Amino acid sequence: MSDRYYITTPIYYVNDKPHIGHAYTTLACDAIARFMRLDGREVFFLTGTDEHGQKVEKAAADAGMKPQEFTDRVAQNFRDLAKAMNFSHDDFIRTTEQRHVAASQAIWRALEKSGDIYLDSYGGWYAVRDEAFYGESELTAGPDGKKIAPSGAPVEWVEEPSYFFKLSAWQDRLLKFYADNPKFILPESRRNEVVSFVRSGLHDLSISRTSFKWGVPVPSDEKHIMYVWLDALTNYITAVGYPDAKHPLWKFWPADIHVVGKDILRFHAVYWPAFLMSAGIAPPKRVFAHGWWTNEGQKISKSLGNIIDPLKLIATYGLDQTRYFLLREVPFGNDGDFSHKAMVARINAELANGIGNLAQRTLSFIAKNCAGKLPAPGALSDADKAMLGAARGLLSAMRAAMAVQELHKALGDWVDVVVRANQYIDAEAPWTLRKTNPKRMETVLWVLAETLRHLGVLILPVAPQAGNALLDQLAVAQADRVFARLGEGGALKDGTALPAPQGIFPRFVEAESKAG
Ligand code: ME8
Repeated sequence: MSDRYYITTPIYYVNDKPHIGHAYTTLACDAIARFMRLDGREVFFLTGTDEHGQKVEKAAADAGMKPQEFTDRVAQNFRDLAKAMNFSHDDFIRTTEQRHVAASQAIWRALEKSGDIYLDSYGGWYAVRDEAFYGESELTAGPDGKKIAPSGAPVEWVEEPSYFFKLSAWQDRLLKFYADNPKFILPESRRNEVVSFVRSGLHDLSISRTSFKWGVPVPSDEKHIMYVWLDALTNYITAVGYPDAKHPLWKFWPADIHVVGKDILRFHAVYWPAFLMSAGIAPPKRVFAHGWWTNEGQKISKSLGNIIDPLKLIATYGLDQTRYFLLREVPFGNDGDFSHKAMVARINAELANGIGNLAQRTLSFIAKNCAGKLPAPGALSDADKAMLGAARGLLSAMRAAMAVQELHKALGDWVDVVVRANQYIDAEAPWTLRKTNPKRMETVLWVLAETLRHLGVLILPVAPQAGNALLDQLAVAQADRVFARLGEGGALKDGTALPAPQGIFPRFVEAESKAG
């Protein structure tokens, strides 16, 4: 296992304010990045904004602004969101930066050198909303009888001189690449879709336009602007120093994973590895496509007016609660529905009644009955050993799940230990032992505290504030809040004074009942 880990989000179009979908992808990456850091890896986590192309040019014109001014403003919304969501990215790339223009022109030259670029003219359908070309056979009639793309985006007929990339020549090499790297595309069902798409035959790809200006000029022919997807995908290598092979960050390439929504899988799993192989650069190790969020059963769209603002979610439910819900509710890779009811159910059952209650019962009992100091364990019973075994076994289960991006499964394993610990405290009943067998009570409390230490450290990737608040209450030193300290080696020391306990996850109470 390499000790480096490079993870990326898509770079988001700066045509509009960020919504829950954008927050979701970056959140998943943030949880994975934090997990890998806590597991001792050297992580590089990249996010950013996609600022060129017709879609952004049009949004700027609609706002009555110059593209650069407009993108400066909207890119700031994405940075603000990242701060509010407590994302831990190492770099935030904007495709209008000089380093990126240089890298995009460098990859163009590399493709040209390999003989994969030729000049011709393009006549076909283009959807500005998707920044994508579509074949006639992919189109259907929209509600007003006009042609629409499979995504629902309107299309327009485009006819102009264009440079092409010889994608058709890469079909067999791509199929071989997928066969040799069976986990390159996850989840499995998505991989099958991509493989059958490539098997059905690839057309050469138009990679330049002459009908608008907002983009990276083709280096050898400045009348042409590079296709925004070739420019955008290149961000993943720009950030690690391309084309400078001596750049200190180049050691991170190839990326371990690009996390994307299912809408843009084809660009990442077909075009991108073909561009890279043609340019003589290793393809990334994995592309993971997650599913689509709906709002109370409805597609999220501006025209329906049901966009979910992540900042509002944080204000209503709390930051770590929102982070936890989004990653726990839906198997990563599947589509999911956001509903207030589901959010409240998760917060109350698993956070408030689950870990919150467990921590509160254990810590306030220690505060009252052990003079606020960690008690010493005596001989361990089978039940104690089983409890500790479950807590200490959690890291390897979560690691296995995270290695294939089963974030929901990692959280499910974590919740299982919470449930088990609540059963353990009920069965061992320290409140009874206090009178009948105080030494045994101390052992039970120590086992619970040690279990809480594991639960606190292992929830840090998803709920960093709450996890740290729990570890503060167990007096775990900052340096010990890493996976290497889990297990027996980093066990809590008896006699350590603990601060006064404080609730970590309050119950969510509906506004009406609060008032009543
Ligand atoms: O496609 N549910 O940018 P974009 C889940 N610039 N995820 C969602 C979502 C939803 N309802 N809506 C959006 C682009 N997303 C290009 C990418 S990468 C080199 C260039 C997320 O602003 C999801 O990750 O349209 C999706 O892939 C991404 O936002 C699209 O963002």
